Order: sequence, then C-alpha cells, then structure tokens
Amino acid sequence: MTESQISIHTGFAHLHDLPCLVLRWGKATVVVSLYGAQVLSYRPDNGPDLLWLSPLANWHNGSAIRGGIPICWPWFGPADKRLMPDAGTLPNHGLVRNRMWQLTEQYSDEAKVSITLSLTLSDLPQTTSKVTVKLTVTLSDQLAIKLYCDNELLQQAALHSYFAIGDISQTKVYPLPLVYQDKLLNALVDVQQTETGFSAETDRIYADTADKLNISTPNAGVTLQQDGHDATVVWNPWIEKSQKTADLTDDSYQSFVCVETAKLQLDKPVPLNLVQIISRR
Ligand code: TA6
Repeated sequence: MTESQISIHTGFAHLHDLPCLVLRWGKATVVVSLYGAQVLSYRPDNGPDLLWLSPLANWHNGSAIRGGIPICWPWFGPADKRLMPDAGTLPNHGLVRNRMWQLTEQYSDEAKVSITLSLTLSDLPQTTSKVTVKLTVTLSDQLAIKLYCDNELLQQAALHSYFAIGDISQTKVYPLPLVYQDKLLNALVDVQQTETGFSAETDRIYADTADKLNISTPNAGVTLQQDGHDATVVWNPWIEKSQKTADLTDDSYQSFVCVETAKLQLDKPVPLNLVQIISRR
C-alpha cells in the first residue's frame, strides 16, 4: 500500500514565509508554491532533488522565484507585438509567475496524488473577458505537470524547468533537431549532432522537438515526456549572465540547466494543454 498525502506548509528552503503545498507518494515528495503555482522541488525518493532552486531566489516585491518550474503564460519571453501594440511594457514570461493561485482540486489514492491550482485574470492584453488558467501537478512514480487554459486565445506558454545537474561541462540534452533558433545570435543555426552540451551561454529554441528528451549528467539523469508542445527551450546563462543576474550566484551556471516544454505558435487563437512529465533515468 503506497501512502499518499497532501499538506499545507509555510516555507521551503530559505523562503521561510512562502505558502506551499507538499505532496507525498510513498518516498516521493513534491513542493509547490501557491505563489506562481511553481513546483520548487521534486525528490522521487530520499535521494537528491531533481530540480534546482537558486539560493538567492526571492518572492517579495513581485519577484518571480528563480528555480523549480516557473510558469510562463500567456506569453514566453518578451511579449509579442501581435498581442498588443506597446508589448514592450509587459513583463518577461507573462503575468502569472508573481500572482497567488488558488487550490481548487485535490486527489489522492494509492496510485497517485494530485492537486490543481487555478488563477482567473481579467487584465490580459489578448482579451477583456475573464480567463482562467490551471496547473495540475500529479505525483506517482513520476511527476506530471499540466498547464491548461480552455479559452481560445493567442497564447504562448512554457514550463520553464530548472534541472539540478552535477557538472555543466558533462551535461547533455538529447535528442534534439539539427536546427535551432539561437536567441543570442537571433539566427537559425544548423548543427550536425542531435545532442547539445554546454560550453558558453546557451539560449536556444528547438522547434518540433520529440515527445521524449533526455538530460544526462554525471551520477544522474532525467527523462522528459512532453505533450501539447511545439518547441523546447534550452538555456544556461553561463558565467557572465550568472554574475549579472541578481538572483543567481556567480557560479550558479554550473548547477542547473533549463529544458523548457513550450507552446510558442501565435498564428491563431487556440486553447492550451501543455504537459511535461519528469522521471529519473
Ligand atoms: O528560457 C530562456 C530565457 O528566455 C532566457 O532568455 C532568460 O531570460 C531566462 O529565460 C530567464 O528569464 P527570467 O525572466 O526568468 O529571468
């Protein structure tokens, strides 16, 4: 019989006053912040956390928490001008990382434990009507994250997952397409191999990625199952951007890689149903 439990908890790591939910299924635990509906920790057993949280992460003064799985919605990166003329005034990665979500559903049995957090907004640039976005977190022998919005909107989204790694110089992500959009060069780049390593700042959008990706790093590895996506973003800030980013330490780049399941197309209004499933390899 696998014990499962959902509990409310104040604080996680150095974020002592943060309202959180803790999900337990057997020896597995997940911590989810109500602020931003952000998964902060996933430990499949008593072993290491598969996710990374910056030691300088902050949630006050409207900050987005640096680490875990930030929710980028209803746009990714800088808002696209197709959403509104003065998109430049809008925050990076959408409107929901710094808002308090509500717990609207919960479920637990011996097969799994699950919560759903919801947020209703009436200040989207895409529409004047109220829109509800939901996040369902399901823990079993894997961690499934589903971000969904039934409204047909011009909407982008990303599950901006920060994965803990042992050594950035020995970390690889694969299989990836042979072409990617390099956000640093603002250009399409062709490559000859279907895996990427890391030796400099890396900020890439891979379109039409496989449903299954792997992150390999010394002593550990993660498998991702993706659904509802049209792209995967791979990011590591490397040295200079780590030094310049307030909520990263100078050597943070050595400790995480972001592999982000994303839905970026903006050619027509559609509902959203974006899934990332994380399991240890
Ligand atoms: O997903 C990669 C990226 O878009 C990078 O360009 C970098 O900006 C990163 O997200 C973090 O963004 P944030 O707004 O959380 O600092």
